[in-house]
Amino acid sequence: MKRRTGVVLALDETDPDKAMKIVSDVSEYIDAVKINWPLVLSAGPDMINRLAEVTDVICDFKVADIPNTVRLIVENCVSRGAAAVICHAFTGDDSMQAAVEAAAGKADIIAVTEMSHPGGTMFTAPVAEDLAKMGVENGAKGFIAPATRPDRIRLIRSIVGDKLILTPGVGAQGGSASAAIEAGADYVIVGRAIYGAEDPVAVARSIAESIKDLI
Ligand code: NUP
Repeated sequence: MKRRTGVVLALDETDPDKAMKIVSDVSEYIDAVKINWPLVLSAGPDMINRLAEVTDVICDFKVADIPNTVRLIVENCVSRGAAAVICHAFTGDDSMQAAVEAAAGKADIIAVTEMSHPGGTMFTAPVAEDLAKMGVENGAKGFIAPATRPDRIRLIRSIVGDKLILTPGVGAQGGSASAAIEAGADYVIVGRAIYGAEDPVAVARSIAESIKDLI
């Protein structure tokens, strides 16, 4: 992934044609598209291949399983052209190693630390530092940290050094793109605020402009 705008579009629009149109409309203002279960379940996994023809694709399947299952999922994503796959870190070092090995240098593995929603403070926040450390030690290239709590991005940054930090929670969940980047994130992940807007292009442009001088 090459950072140009610092914006990743979370494409949870479930109508595949609408989803492709939004990507093409906002392409100037985004660096990548993050695809999650809602779109894959409605459009099928070939949607990864379709998107990969036009942009970098991050598969946000929050893979959380034993090493063999992790390997099978990551290999499939990579074979479809994914640039990165998001995996949970709480499954432990052997599952993280399996993900990194399966990506085989062709894609990056991004590890979830603390989740952005309120419930993320219950179980992920107390172990976020350990999850980040384990991810670094086992080859994760990037980390998910919450834009809803910029102080936690700062903390994760102090652990992961120069690895990537991608931060969801901007817009619909209440986080601010500029505060998240100022706290140390490399990319903001934005979904509903863009794809659910009356004018997705205007919103994508304004988010990209709000962080232009900070990245
Ligand atoms: O902690 C996380 N929070 C989060 O919102 C980890 C995630 N991967 N996400 C995802 O980011 C979430 O599943 C959704 O696809 C996107 C945020 O979308 P929105 O709240 O901007 O609409």
